[in-house]
Parts: sequence; C-alpha cells; structure tokens
Amino acid sequence: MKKIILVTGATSGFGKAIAIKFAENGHKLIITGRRKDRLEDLKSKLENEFNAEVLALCFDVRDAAEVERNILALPENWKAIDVLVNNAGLAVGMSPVHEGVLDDWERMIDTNMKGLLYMTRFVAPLMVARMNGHIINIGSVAGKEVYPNGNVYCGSKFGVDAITKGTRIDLVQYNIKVTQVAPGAANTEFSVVRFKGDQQRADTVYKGFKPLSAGDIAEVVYYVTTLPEHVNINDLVIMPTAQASSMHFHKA
Ligand code: NDP
Ligand code: 8X3
Repeated sequence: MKKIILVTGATSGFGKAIAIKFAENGHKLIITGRRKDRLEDLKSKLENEFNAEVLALCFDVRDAAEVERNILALPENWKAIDVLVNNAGLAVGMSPVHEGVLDDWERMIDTNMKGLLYMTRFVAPLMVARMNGHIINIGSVAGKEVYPNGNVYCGSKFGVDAITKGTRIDLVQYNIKVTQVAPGAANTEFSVVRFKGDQQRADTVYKGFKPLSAGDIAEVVYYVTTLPEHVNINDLVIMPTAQASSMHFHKA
C-alpha cells in the first residue's frame, strides 16, 4: 500500500536517506527542511529516479506558526499522513556547562524538543481523526546516557525519550504507533554542525572505527514501518559494532 511519509530534516544525513528509502519503496514523500535548494534537488532526485510523488515544504521547525501554517495548508490529497518522522535536530557546541553558549542551548532545545513537539502537535490530529498513523522520533544514545560536555544536547535527547513515551501513552487509544529510533555515532553533517563548520574536528570523531551511515538508520526506520498492524517497536538503540556506549569505542 502506498503511504504518505513526512520527514523533517530531509536536506541531509538521516532525513535524506530516509526519504530516499521510502521513495525507492513506492511511497509518497513530504520532505521538509530550511535549505530550499537542497529540498528542490532531493525532490527532483526522488521524482526522476523513483517516479515518486513529492511535496517539498521549506520551514523552520522552531517556528510554531510556520509549522501550523504548513500543515494546515497541505493539499487535501496530502493530508492523510501515515508516517511522521521527527528527525530534524542538531547538536551545537560541546562546552562544559559553566562555559556554555546560551544561543547554542536555545538552538538545541528549540529544535530537538520544541520543534519535534510542534510537528507532533499539528500532524497528530490528522492521524487521530483517521484512527491511524505512526510517529517515529529520532532520539540518540545521548538520550540514554549523558557524556562529558554533552549536557544540553543530552538533555534535549532525554527529553525526546520522555516525549516519545508520553506521546505513545496519549495516542494509544487512537491506534497510533509511536517509536523512538536512537542511533549512536553516525557520519552525517552532525559533527560539522556541532563544531560550527570545523570539518577537521568533525572528522576526528569518526577516526579509527566504522561509524553508522545515514543509510543504516534509514533501513531501520523503514523496517519499523513494515511490521504488522498490531506490532509496534517502542524503542531501538543502534550503535556501530565498534561502539559499546556513549563513551566506549574500539578504535584502531
Ligand atoms: P545532519 O546535520 O546531517 O541533518 C540534520 C537535519 O536537520 C538537516 O536536514 C537540517 O536541515 C535539519 N534541521 C536542523 N535544524 C532544523 C530546523 N530548525 N528546522 C528544520 N530542519 C532543521 O544530521 P543527522 O542526519 O545526523 O541528524 C538527524 C537527527 O539525528 C538529529 O535529530 C540528530 O540529533 C540525530 N542523531 C544524530 C546522530 C549522529 O551521530 N549523526 C546520532 C543520534 C542522533 P536544514 O539545515 O536544511 O534545516
Ligand atoms: C549523536 C550521537 O554520541 O554524538 O546524537 O551524542 S552523540
């Protein structure tokens, strides 16, 4: 059955790979992000390579009014969203708490927690009305274990862990599945963003072991949507084989 999948943060990393995976499998995609040029490039790729139907929506998930406007303005034939993948997110900076940069903190909390909440707030009613849907939140190992200088990023992902559980409880009566996918180290643009464009520093994060790829996470996100109607995966933690916890890596 052809489903409608809405993926936030589809301009890079996991979100882009997830959009490709669902398009490859014949589904309709709503792709979102702030970088319009990348959204347009991805839309063309999905249309040309997979003959997919694609709607590209350019907005910032931190802006509640924009989120509401974009969801309410969906064309009728795009409103029956089957799967919402709350993927947009970021880490910014890696300072001890007493030296933290307030703007970095706001960006992480506003994107990772409030943005995910705004998306859920305006998409979930469409699912409730249909008594059907699946919300997949991208958490992190950082939402399971705190590590040095991870303070606020970890806090925002612990928040995603709690919000996912609360969402599942609130929506269980409406036949809506709610899943958290919590990856470990994956080589996307994540570390370049965290280190504010310092590619060299970002590269050192993934030196000496094989990190996850965006495609690995796309496989998992796709998999959780393929289970029978009565089966839901609540939570999945996925790490590279060479990673045992937030802090333990086997590096060459
Ligand atoms: P990328 O930096 O490659 O992708 C992040 C995506 O989020 C981009 O598409 C970006 O789009 C989007 N985004 C960021 N801020 C906003 C915003 N305010 N509004 C809309 N979209 C936004 O990183 P990843 O793919 O690695 O990250 C995806 C998710 O996975 C994040 O939630 C991250 O915390 C999580 N994660 C990452 C891990 C890793 O090691 N890579 C491990 C565990 C979890 P644009 O800039 O165009 O808006
Ligand atoms: C990203 C993984 O370990 O850098 O969420 O926090 S980590």
